[in-house]
Amino acid sequence: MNIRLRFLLPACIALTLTVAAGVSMVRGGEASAGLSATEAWARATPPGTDVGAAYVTIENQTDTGDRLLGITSPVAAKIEIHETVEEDGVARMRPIEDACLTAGSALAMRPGGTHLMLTGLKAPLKEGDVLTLTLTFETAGPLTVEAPIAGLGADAPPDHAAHKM
Ligand SMILES: [Cu+2]
Repeated sequence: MNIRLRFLLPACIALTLTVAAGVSMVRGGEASAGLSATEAWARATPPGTDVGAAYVTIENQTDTGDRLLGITSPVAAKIEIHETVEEDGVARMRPIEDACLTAGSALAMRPGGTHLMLTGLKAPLKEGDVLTLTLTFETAGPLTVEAPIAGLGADAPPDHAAHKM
């Protein structure tokens, strides 16, 4: 699928980006240059569903554009990037097929906005556990992040203290 995307899609289009005013909220000791994925977290899922959501903040502090080609996790059959758009007052999700990150840009995912949609979960996501996500970028290559799992319907990541170092 990644290969197909790469060849079908023309030039990088930045329309889908949420340029984050919230980048100052990014914590942690990431290098100031390069491409980083931080603040990853996921929501617990109730029994009886195999669909979940996760969030991550991606910053491209290089001087070239990059593109998120795909996301994988050992516990999900498929992961898509979704954006939330309002149509006639109703919030709907739709897949972002070309996740471009222009030089210097950031994409801050959050509930009600851009998110990662996990389908085909092999087991429910349990609060307190950690979800492993691998984000593959066209230029930067694969980046694996650990996403602590917050409670059902949580609006924010679990306490930072919950991170396993
Ligand atoms: Cu979604």
